[in-house]
Amino acid sequence: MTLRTLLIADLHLVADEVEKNQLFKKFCQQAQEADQLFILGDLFNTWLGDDLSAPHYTDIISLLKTLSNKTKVLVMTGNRDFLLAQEFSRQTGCELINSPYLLETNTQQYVLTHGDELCTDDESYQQMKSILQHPITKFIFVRLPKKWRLKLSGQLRQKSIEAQQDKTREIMDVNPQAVIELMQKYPGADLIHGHTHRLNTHTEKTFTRYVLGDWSNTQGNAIEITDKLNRLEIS
Ligand SMILES: [Mn+2]
Repeated sequence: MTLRTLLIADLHLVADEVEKNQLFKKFCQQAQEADQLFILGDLFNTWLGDDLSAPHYTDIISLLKTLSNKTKVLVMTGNRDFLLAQEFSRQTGCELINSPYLLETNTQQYVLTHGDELCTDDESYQQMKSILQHPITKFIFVRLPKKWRLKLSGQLRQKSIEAQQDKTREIMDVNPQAVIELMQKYPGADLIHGHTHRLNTHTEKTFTRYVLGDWSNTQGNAIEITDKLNRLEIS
């Protein structure tokens, strides 16, 4: 039996951005026909802990809940929503998965990852990530008062925007060597990731690298895998 798998990433949903949320709703209705959906990070533009952020996204949570009744939904966190945790999983019926994740179909293997860990040229980003996403930091952060978390995340976001202005396009893309090193661990597999917002398909010597794009309010994109891989436009 051939499974039908869908993959998306980088929707960067915001609670009051009604248009994009509508587009995601439409996609979720279509996704009910699939066997499984992988969300490869940054579904949400910010997530400051399940207790703080889930109440802002009740519409999205109920969409995911409805969908996960019919379709298996697997969620990998991105750099914006790395605090998605057990309560989110409980409320939505989505399964949280670690990166990298090996997806095996009848015909091919795919390594799935958000993609930011491959952007090794961006040293300051990687340094920041190793601090922010450290289990101890996460443990402490989600226990801080909500007001502090909001304030801290606002300050961090501002710093990140300022830092990005000084970086070239190349620095913020994946590093070819980092990609090769990852793929050497999975001979014969192809790679699917998001994060860079540079929708493209790169044919390398021993594998193909499929990059998912981000979503605008009116247009999204997905990858569909059955016996072969297709790109889908969502509008
Ligand atoms: Mn990202």
